[in-house]
Amino acid sequence: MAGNITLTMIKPDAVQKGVIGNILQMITDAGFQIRAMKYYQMTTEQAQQFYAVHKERPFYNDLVSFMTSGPIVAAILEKENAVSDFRKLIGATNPAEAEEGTIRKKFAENIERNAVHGSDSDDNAQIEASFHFSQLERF
Ligand code: IDP
Ligand code: MG
Repeated sequence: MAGNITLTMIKPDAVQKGVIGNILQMITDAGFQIRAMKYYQMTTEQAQQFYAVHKERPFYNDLVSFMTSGPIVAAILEKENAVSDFRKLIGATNPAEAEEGTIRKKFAENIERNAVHGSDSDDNAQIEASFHFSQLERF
């Protein structure tokens, strides 16, 4: 239902570190249900499109390179207040500013290689969910 989903990606840094399982455990322990999931490597075109809102930012090209440097885990998560509760669970974009106990505090390396993505609004959650998943891939 609208308002109850968010889109996450476990980013290439966290996948390479071997902490997919740890992060999924934190997500499910926090009460999120997994409605869709896939493990794949985005193409440059896909990453450019996903982050198009940031294309004027100085970090855009590096971000696209990073996000295509290895596979990711993309997932649709469902919970009441999914977007805001998930942003709380992942912590600040810059892990140096993230609160104790958040996913980014535990697993992020720096402001770019920050372990996980979380949608920033209900509208973007819908757009990002449709970016990664067809209706047939959702349960
Ligand atoms: P968010 O992921 O917390 O929503 P955004 O501002 O939407 O943060 O930025 C998207 C992604 O771009 C971040 O998660 C991070 O990987 C990268 N990023 C954001 N700001 C910077 C920066 O100042 N330098 C390098 N990378 C950045
Ligand atoms: Mg964002």
